[in-house]
Amino acid sequence: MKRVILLAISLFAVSSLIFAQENYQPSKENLESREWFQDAKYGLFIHWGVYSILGDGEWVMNNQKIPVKQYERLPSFFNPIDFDAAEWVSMVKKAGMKYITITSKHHDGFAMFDSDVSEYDIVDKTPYGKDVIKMLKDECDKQGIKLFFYHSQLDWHHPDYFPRGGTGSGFTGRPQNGNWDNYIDYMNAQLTELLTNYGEIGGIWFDGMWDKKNADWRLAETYSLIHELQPGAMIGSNHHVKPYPGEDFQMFERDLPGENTMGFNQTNTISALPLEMCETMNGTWGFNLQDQNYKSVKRLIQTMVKASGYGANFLLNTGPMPNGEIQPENVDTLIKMGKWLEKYGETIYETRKGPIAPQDWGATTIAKDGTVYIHLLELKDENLLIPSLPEKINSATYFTGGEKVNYSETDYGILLNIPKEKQENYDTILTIKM
Ligand code: FHN
Repeated sequence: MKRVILLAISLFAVSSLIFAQENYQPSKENLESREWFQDAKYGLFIHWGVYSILGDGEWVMNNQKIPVKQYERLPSFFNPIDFDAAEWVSMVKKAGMKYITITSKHHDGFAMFDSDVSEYDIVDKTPYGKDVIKMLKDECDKQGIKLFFYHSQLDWHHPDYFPRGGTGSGFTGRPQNGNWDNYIDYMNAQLTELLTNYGEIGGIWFDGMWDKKNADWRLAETYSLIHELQPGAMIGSNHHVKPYPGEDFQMFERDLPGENTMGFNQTNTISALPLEMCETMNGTWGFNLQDQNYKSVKRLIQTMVKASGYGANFLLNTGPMPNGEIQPENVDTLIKMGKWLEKYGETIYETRKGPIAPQDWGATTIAKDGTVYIHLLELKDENLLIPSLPEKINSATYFTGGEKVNYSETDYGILLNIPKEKQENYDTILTIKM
């Protein structure tokens, strides 16, 4: 009997979660934001919190099993005197990025903004005492960059995050009781602050539902709240499954849409919503002093191009240092990518997924005027057979230089001949008019 009741309760919880904001109809502003988002294509993800002091990634509290009481000492060491919002945003612009998604609160529960519903925030608890989110938002507004907030639903600090989920339990020293509804009320109150005190924002990037898959997250309430407060703000959630009603974009963590090489993505569904793939520069999201395993510019550009071939944005991460500076290695990579985009951005920005789905050799994108770009990322030799396009080719030229491409349309596909001297370092792009 007890099992039947438990099953009924958990089915109720799961179904209330699935039917999130069931009758949600995106507003005109929201639909416009979705178009803007898909045109923007490229953004900077920022994981910044008091964890940066320990230089061991954003999961350090859980990984080193630091109890709440000890972790609470960290904010008193957080004094990012070299933080310069104008410098960050100028760098983002030089990098060719159109938006920033920054952690307003990560799993450690510490708010990087001034919150009235908690003292556990940057203004109340750090010697720095300033609201970095506000400083960044003001600068983004000045320089024309949209700002999204990453907000962790999972919380290793709040006592009412109870029953605990798959992480943050056992070591935190919190009492073994709590009121889940209080926690959701608290989260919604902080979201209300973020949506009312910082002007118009790009949206909310949720993360952490995977920690308590079957809990009643009261999604309908949270999603309606956000859409009511800011109809244009987009909601996405990194729950790793297919989007729930009320969400405005679908995200993929460290994998191209539909792929699962990293073990996060749990769905084959690539929804019709705008898409985004996020990726790290090394192995962690938050600042890591030891991890020098940086991905090459080539690899990151090629991943961005493939993401565009799926119609997905590329959200590339940096974990700023505790002094408030962005790691020079990351700045270097971002500026190099920006230089590439200065030259080739036309084949990425404002495009949608092309007529040929991404393949081992590369990807295709399509511009609003119907021009198709074939991105050849891996050329083993000078000849390559690719699938046919939906229409006959009228002209095929090199994006760089504009010379005619040697090709023939056969029954089996298009046979391209790309001489070695025409092959470019990261991406040989062909401009196709049909
Ligand atoms: O646990 C987090 C992680 O710290 C980071 O924020 C990434 C970003 O996609 N998401 C979570 C893991 O799925």
